Amino acid sequence: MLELCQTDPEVFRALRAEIKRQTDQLEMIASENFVSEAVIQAEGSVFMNKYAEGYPEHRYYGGCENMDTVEQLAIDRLNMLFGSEYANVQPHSGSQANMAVYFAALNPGDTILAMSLAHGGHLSHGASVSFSGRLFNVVNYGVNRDTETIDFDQVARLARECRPRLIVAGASAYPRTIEFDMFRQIADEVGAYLLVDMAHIAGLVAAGIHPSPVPFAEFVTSTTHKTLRGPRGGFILAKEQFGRLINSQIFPGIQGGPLMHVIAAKAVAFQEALGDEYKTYTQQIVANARKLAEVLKDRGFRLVSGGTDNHLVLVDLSTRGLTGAEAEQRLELAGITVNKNAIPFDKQPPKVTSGIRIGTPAVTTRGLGVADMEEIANYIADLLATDVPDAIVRDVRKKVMDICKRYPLYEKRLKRYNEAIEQGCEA
Ligand code: DSN
Repeated sequence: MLELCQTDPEVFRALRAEIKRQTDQLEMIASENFVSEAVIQAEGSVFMNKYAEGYPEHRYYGGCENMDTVEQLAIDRLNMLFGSEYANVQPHSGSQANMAVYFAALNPGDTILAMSLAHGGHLSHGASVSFSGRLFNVVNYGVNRDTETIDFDQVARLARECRPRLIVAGASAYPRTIEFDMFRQIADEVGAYLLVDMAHIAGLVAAGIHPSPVPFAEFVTSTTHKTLRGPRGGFILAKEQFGRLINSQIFPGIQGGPLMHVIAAKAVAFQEALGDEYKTYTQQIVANARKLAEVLKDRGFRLVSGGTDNHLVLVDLSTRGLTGAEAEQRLELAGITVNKNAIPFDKQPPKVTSGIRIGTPAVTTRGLGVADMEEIANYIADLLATDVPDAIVRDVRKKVMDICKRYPLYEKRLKRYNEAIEQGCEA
């Protein structure tokens, strides 16, 4: 830490402020998590100095023997985790993983059938502002207005009408189990490929808590940093027959040198996810989300689809005289970080929204259990009343701080920053 503060005090200060922010708040953004010190050590390492274009044993640079070791470890562990035949661990992100699959399976102008962003889908599933919406002809399915679960009658009807070359399943704000077998049936009926983007639920799939898409889809993509609790990045799983094609679409198709320090960190995270403790962790994520849903419902909130099967709840605030943006801001003042999120059939624009998305992966990593979730859900409910005096916000902020102290995070790391300050670095 001393080296960083001497070389660049401004970055040091921002970094220290960020670790304080992460440790002193309750992180409830459904797509975020806290990696282990082992993952940080692998990523913050000299692996970042090395070019390793190509794949293990087939590189375009010398000196890649240790790169081959870590990339092969990451691939083998990932295949073990998901029972897959082929894995590519080089995508820099989930969007790039999706891009490589599109380029492998489609030609520009081909039709994709994917979940609408407004109903919980993802930008890279064909939103008009994303490369995916600009390059391909996108048709959207959504959720049923009554159940707010995926409308498979609509998916089947649209598939028959538009004859997509690829159907995309997977979502960023969907609290229910996704039935991949139903998507497979529809894809088979119309002769389409199936891509499942399991970014949000990858950790639950790895632990067997959510059904796996691997037996059903030709292609499965994911990020590594959500429920899977690895470094920021992406990966692709596929049937073996598509392996060479996917490899060539990642490199040299859309990426150059792989980020070997990130791949090393992915290998560590996959090893952690193969352990028994990780399974217990993911079970707790779901138990915590269920408790959160139960208490919020008891306190009169309407939840999209009525509850949750996974790691997140989507709260409809439209009847409470609050927008998602206002709720996000108010919770943040009290030290609870969530994000505003559109709900299906939302009347508010995306920067305002009528909902908030609340997730449990990060707080569960800290060690919080169902009793803590009950306490937090009640604070959230208190804060999301129509008129909330500042004194209540301040009081909840104190209680949030007490919880954070009960469940410390990155203690040794924080100690090193503080020692650096004692040795003369400016806070
Ligand atoms: N932006 C991510 C999320 O928050 O869900 C998805 O990539």
